[in-house]
Amino acid sequence: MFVLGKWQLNCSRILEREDCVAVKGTCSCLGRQCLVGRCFFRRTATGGIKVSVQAIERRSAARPGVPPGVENRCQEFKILVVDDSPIYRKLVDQSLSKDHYLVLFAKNGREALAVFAEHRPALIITDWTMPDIGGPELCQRIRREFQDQYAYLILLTSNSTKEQIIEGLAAGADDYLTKPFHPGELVARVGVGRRVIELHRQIEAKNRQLEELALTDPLTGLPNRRAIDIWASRQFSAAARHDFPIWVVMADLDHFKRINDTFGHDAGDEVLKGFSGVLKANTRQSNMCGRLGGEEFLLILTHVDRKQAEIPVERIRQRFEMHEFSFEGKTAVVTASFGVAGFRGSAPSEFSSLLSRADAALYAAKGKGRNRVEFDDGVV
Ligand code: GH3
Ligand code: MG
Ligand code: MG
Repeated sequence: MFVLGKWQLNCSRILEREDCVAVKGTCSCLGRQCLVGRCFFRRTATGGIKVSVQAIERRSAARPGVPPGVENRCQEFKILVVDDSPIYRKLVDQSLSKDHYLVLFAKNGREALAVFAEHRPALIITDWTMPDIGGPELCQRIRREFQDQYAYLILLTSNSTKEQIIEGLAAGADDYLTKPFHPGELVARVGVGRRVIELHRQIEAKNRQLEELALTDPLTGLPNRRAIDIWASRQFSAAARHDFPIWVVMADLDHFKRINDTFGHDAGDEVLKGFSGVLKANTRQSNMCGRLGGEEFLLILTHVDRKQAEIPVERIRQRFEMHEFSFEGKTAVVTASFGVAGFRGSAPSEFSSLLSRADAALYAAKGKGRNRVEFDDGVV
């Protein structure tokens, strides 16, 4: 923490010179966080402090009458103002100052791309004519280079012919406003952009939720068959490319039908959840476990040799065997059998072929009396 007049600077980087302090971090004024990013504090001749800005976020200090939470929500909406004219940057900043936006600035197209890459603002208000990259090209590049995020782009320019408006919108701008602009109109158009962006965000969140649901087994919360296939196909290509071993372990609960028949389907579900818990607790972050369906589960291990692969599988078998379930006042012990198949080599192997080898090993484990781990013969 560095104190400079009424400013408190919490900085990841600080450079102090006689007349100037340059910081990268967050700065608070009178206890309120106001600046985030890179900024310069210069001592003036009269002993005051002048804050000058390279590319910063400005946080409007909390205002009376603004309910808590609203400020926070607003702060999530970043606006990048791009203009080579300091006067226009100031005019736009002043127009937006009543609303609690996070405002960033760039004085040319190149700087705008760098600020966009770092801060990912939701909305950009950009000038047309700038010394390096012009407004339309900036719109095109944002659309092309940042396809993972939809930003709302407003061109703010003195170019006002119909042809130019068409050109600007064709370049990827969402809206067009001519200079000199009416502050109220700018604020209103930013409001439209905000509504569009918020709709985008809601759709993206819903899509993520749906995608997650589509990849998760609802009973156990484990990845389902589809998720396993996606993960496995990536790991199999990587294993061939980087020459690391990969092991597919198939697990199947022993005489599971009896649990259902004796204690009912809900008890069976409890057992499935119990096995998932043991499986999850014994799967490293870099590996993968999931439910194939019914009472069949899968574990995929990478970067280990046969001996090291056997250890966690044997541990899972033992832990599950030790797990006591209690149904209708009676104790039930359930076991599981495991079949393991491995692969190592530069010729990519198919996940499905390893899965059938693991299945064959599992069948052998069942044949040899269950509650055991069997390895496929064609081991690494
Ligand atoms: P084995 O040792 O040979 O594997 O015998 P098993 O009884 O475990 O195998 P089997 O394939 O005969 O029976 C599996 C049972 O699992 C039949 C099916 O009703 C039950 N099952 C499948 N999915 C679920 C589920 O989601 N919940 C519950 N409770 N039971 C399920
Ligand atoms: Mg079974
Ligand atoms: Mg089965």
